[in-house]
Amino acid sequence: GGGDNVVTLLDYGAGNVRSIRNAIRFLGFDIKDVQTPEDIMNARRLIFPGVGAFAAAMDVLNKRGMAETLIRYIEQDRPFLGICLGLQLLFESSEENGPVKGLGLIPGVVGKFDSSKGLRVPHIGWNALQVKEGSEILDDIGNRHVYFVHSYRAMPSDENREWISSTCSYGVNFISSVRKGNVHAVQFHPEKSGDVGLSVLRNFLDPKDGRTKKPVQGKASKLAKRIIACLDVRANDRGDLVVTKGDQYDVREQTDNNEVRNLGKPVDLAAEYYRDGADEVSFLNITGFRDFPLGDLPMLQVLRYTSENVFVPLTVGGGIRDFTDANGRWYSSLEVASEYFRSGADKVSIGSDAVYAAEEYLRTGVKTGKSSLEQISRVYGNQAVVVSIDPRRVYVKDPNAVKFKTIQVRSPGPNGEEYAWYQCTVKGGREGRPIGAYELAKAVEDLGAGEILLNCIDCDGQGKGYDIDLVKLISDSVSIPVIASSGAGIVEHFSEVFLETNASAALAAGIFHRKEVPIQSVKEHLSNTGIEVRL
Ligand code: 1PR
Repeated sequence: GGGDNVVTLLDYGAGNVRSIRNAIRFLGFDIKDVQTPEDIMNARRLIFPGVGAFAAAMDVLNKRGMAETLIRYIEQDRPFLGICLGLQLLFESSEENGPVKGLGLIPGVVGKFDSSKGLRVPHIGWNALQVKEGSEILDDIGNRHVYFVHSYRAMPSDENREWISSTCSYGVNFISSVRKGNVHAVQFHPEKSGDVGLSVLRNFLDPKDGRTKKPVQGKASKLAKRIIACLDVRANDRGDLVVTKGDQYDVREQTDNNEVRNLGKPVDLAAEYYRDGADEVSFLNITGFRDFPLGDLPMLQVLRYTSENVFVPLTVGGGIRDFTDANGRWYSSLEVASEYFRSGADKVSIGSDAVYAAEEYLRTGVKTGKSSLEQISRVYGNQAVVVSIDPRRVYVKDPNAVKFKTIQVRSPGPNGEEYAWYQCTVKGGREGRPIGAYELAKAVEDLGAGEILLNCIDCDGQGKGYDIDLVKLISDSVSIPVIASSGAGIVEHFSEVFLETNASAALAAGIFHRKEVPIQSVKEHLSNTGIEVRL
């Protein structure tokens, strides 16, 4: 049991629960880990942050004799908070690789979002809730958004109505939280939902008597468009890890000694962008393709420190692939990714290695299951895997001149060419490959990517706006979310990309680093333009 300040955590060892640990500690509580079923019964309050796949989680719970105990604990109305999969497991069963039997405490079957009518699945990002009276831990949410990342959801029905404490709208109205007595569960991630998420956790950990305020009714909400701050990180010539920023991927100063441009310290900048309202922070280890990331302990430290104080999703990319080190020891890409997740990343981003995997898949038509992309998404779920594309525009006179998808471009090329294709590159833009961004995007979606980070080398660091032609092409051809990147210079560039394409998020680096435009101004501008954002 432990003292007043102890929270018992049921972590069955799948994926990133570092964030929930950090959030609990940030709120001044200590953590006791469940080792045996008795630890569950002895808990003063229990948090169950479900991560990974439904079947795998049930398997572990059954094997360790914890499923029965958990049911007993909840039936005794003891303080419980389930998060994400920790909500879904309370239901009778799930269709995820199933049907698979759940704990059976709440009537209903957990099913998949239907992507056939243009709905992007996974549901990733910030959404608002319709909160019912008496939800208690959600009392402070009001109109504010919380962070979701999932492909499966539970649906309201007459049989489970008494459990529902809020619903959320994404294509359908699904169950975003349940509550009965001291038992709570939420589909969103309070530990990744900024201040408002921390207040949900605090309300659970430290319940105030007599709190059952009348909840503020949320406005009708769609998924908010996300603004992502990106930190390109690498070692400078003295070996310190710095945030840098290139012009068309060239990060060296145009001076005599050609130093790597230094725009600040990664941990400090990430914290600053969190405070300024960034919906996500991405770290790209831009020399990861040549330096082995597990040799790159500073990057792991950056993640560890950042995740202690930054309660929005963190993505890390660079160097995710199989690797043999100087001593001949072989590391799988899965080990590399696991180390990133353990250090506090919520998603990993794969660049070069995804290009090779897509090329092979297109050549053979066979999914081997062996690529880094496939392995990591199988173990951690596709919502945890971003593919970062680094394309370069190639103008052509005749749209049939190349075997890649060409489009008519808004402004013609240097020789009056009206068409272009977008050639994928590897190794930070250093090498062009025989595959287009369109072909790559479709292939990686098939292979299990959950999201696409779409850069554009021509636009990077230019401040002249996103490549609308490219973003439109890709966001119209896949059903996973697309993050537009490269070229933002003024607030209007963000509204342009959201009004003219189906991008789900916009990422920027230079304008934030150079303090030209604060994140809040971008959000206010979008909101004034009628685009839903998290404010
Ligand atoms: O190939 O798996 O090792 O991953 C390497 C990762 O590092 C890829 O995601 C790749 O995009 C990134 N990267 C490699 N070299 C560079 C470079 O700049 N020399 N940076 C690089 C990518 C692009 C964005 C940038 C946007 C917005 N930088 O991260 O933040 O273009 O910039 P802007 O708003 O200033 O225009 P692997």
